[in-house]
Amino acid sequence: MGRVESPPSLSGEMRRHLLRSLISTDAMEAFLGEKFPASKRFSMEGCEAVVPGLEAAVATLGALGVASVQVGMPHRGRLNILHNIMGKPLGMICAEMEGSQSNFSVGDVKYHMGTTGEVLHPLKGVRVQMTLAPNPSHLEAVNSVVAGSVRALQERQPDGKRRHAAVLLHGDASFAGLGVVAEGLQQARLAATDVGGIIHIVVNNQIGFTTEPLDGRSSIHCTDLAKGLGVPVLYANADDPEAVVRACQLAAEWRSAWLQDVVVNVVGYRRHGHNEQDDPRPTLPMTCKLIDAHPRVLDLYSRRLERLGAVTAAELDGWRAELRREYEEEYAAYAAGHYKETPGEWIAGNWQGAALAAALRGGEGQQPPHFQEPTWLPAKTLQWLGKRLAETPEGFSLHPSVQQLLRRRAEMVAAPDSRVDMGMAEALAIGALVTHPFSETTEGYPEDWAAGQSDSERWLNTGTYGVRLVGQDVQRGTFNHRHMVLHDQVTGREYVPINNLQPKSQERLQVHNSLLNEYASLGFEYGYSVACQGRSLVIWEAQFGDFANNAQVMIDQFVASGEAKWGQESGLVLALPHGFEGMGPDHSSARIERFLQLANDDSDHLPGYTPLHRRQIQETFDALSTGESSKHVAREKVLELLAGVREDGHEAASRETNEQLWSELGLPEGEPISFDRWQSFMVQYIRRHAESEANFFLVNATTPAQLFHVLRRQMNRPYRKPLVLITHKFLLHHRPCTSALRDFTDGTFFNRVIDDGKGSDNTRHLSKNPQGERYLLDPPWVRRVILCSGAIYYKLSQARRSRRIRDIVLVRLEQIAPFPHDLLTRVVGQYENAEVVWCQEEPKNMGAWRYVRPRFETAFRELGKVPRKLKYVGRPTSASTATASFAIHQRELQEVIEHALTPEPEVHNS
Ligand SMILES: Cc1ncc(C[n+]2csc(CCOP(=O)(O)OP(=O)(O)O)c2C)c(N)n1
Repeated sequence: MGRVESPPSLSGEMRRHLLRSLISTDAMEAFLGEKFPASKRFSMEGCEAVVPGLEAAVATLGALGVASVQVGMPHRGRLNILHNIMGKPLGMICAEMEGSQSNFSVGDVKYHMGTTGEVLHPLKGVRVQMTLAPNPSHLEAVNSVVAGSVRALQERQPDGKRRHAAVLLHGDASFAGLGVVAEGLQQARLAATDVGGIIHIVVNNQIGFTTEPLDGRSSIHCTDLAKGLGVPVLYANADDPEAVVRACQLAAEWRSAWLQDVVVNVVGYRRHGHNEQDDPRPTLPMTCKLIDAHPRVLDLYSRRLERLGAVTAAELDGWRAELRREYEEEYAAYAAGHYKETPGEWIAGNWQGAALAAALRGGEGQQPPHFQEPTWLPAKTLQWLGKRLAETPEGFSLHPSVQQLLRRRAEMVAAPDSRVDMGMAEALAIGALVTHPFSETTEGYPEDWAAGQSDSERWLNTGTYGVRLVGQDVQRGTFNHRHMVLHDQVTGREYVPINNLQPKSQERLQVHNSLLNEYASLGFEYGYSVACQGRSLVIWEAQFGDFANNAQVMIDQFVASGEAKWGQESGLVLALPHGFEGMGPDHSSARIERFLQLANDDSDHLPGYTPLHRRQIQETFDALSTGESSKHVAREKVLELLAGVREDGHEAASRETNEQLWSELGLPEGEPISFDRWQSFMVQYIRRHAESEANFFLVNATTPAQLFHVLRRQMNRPYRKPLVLITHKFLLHHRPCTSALRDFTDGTFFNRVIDDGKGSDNTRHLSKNPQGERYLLDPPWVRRVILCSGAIYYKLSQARRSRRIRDIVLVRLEQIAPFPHDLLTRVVGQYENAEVVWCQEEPKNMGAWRYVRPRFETAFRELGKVPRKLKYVGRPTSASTATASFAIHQRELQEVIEHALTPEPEVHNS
């Protein structure tokens, strides 16, 4: 305590550095206010000392061995921190102030943007990599995202907690009011989410928009919540910058010593309204009078240092003049358009440019439109994995039910026709991702892991990935199907078979039961998935899918839109149990409709023909073309563009590969490209790569093999996309829901659509009569196609068999978004004389109906031989997801099945 009550005073040099920092903080706000009087800045004025305070915290962490600091913060003071601590050019901020940084990219507003920079503390002589995470307006939402990203960095090296740290800034009203703050503090010491302590700095300006503390919280201090969790809180007066700096340094020392959270509460005021355009006087007359009469911290501190003789008035004037010069230069650069994204830069960096160049370099552009990522493995490899997954150490005492489960699992891989269930399929997918294909140390290991695979199929198997599976009760599995962590019934000892496949050379599975929470938990996993940069498969599982709406902010603001706004790529899997099983309004629905509403594919146009794509094709042509009367793109322009495209440290496209573009365009040497040619090439190109433009995928996998392939596909693609994976409690233990082992091997892959009785249909063995004849009629005689998705397939299929219906086929839509236009028209198109109905268990205003219908009709209008309509069969619309009565549920289900399998169905408002 002595250090807090009688702290050593700052050195003269430190004081001058602190003063300079306050001058920059103050001058930058004044400059922006002068140049952009009508713009919002959310300035830090009244709590300016937080800027040097944050710098001191980061520098202290650096001096104690931390190499990188991830920072999350809200709007207040953000521009200042971006420039004055992280070195973002002021001209760039000016462009953003005006909103003129780009005519093309979606982007985000200036006070949400992040950046990465090196912080050099001149006095401490340390360098720290500092990253400010981008964030949405939703206050405090970024906290757990930052924590997750730090965790991913920490895991990359030994003693990671001492090498990477997080600092979060908060507003006083937000810290007290938003529950997600408590969620984050509660995560701090858990095995799944411990990041070695976070430094929290609260910018306590004693106001939240227009709301005063008496209306904003029940506790005395805005940070009292932290005390309940045993987190120390340091208070500092914002008018005493030295106290703020010392508190921040002490917080950094605390974090380094104890690897635990700590809070600094910087008590100050807000000089303006909520933003600079917002007049606080009508509601805060008395406070404003006090603030108006109160001197600025810079004046207080410079007078103090002048009195102490640490600085002279002439020096102060000199520093200010120097800053003014720098600012004017930056402003001139901005005014000259230096910070405006050019069309060429946009093409190269954001839209098809990078993918185009990569495609030309790697030959990936030659993929056929229906390219399927190779995710199968040889049977021998799966058998080895299956055997190891069922093994336990000598003397390990299993619970009888778990013993039986493991025994059954071992049998599931015995022969090509053995049937694998969902739990085992998941274990095989994860086991195969974490193990090393070239291990020489593991007994019984198949010599050639990828025997029989082509070169392009093998590349997945040369990689080894971490897997992180987190959610409520995931270790056992809510539905008792997983048992990834085994418990010795005598000693209580835990054993994770997947982490003992090749203990010396494999990657790790982290399987953690999370706290009872969705919002912060999903945020943490999202942050981890972004920062791990494709090194790990990250799965967040909801206990039941409907609870994911507690994390709706994360879904809307990060998962669905993070890439478009901030270029953040995430391969996160959201596993959401879903299923109408008569359990009442809750526990039934993962709200597929909500996710589908967020999908960015166009319902009325195929890729390449959407209004957005048309505009992009036109704009790229305009940007690249020359010529007065007849415009054309010159060869040199395209080559120049591609030469500028660099990817992941690869050399820019070589001239040779650029020549391929030319030949792909079908142009003779030297001939320029007309708009028509450019358009047809780009349409083709966009269609091939349409999936890479999706903001996320939504998959409703109905077979174990599909689950296996889709999980492996997450790691085996040239890009990362979030995956909303609808899972089914009912299918976990439903006997017909098994796949033959051969569906995991021999060239199999994830099927976006499953056709009835065909190779990817796991129930195809049931589609023949005892004489081995195909039970269903040939396509021309099929009267109806029932298009469906999810568990209802099994109910329909069983009812069809028991009624011996031969002229109705069931087509399963397994990847709902992005919509598989191409494949669906091919599959459904075979049944030329059939009507097509969509059958779902969810009420009509829910489920996939509203998403599927227009896309189905667009697909057939554009790609089919004849346009086709889709009719609806399912429950009527409803306010609530499901009935509470099991009897009513059963009756409704029978009605749906009856309608689906009746020749002229009574459709509900088709
Ligand atoms: C979740 C959420 N609710 C409401 C808002 C609207 N809002 C923006 S700033 C603000 C006040 C924040 O007060 P405080 O946390 O004290 O920070 P300050 O602006 O005073 O620095 C509010 C209510 C928001 N951005 N996010």
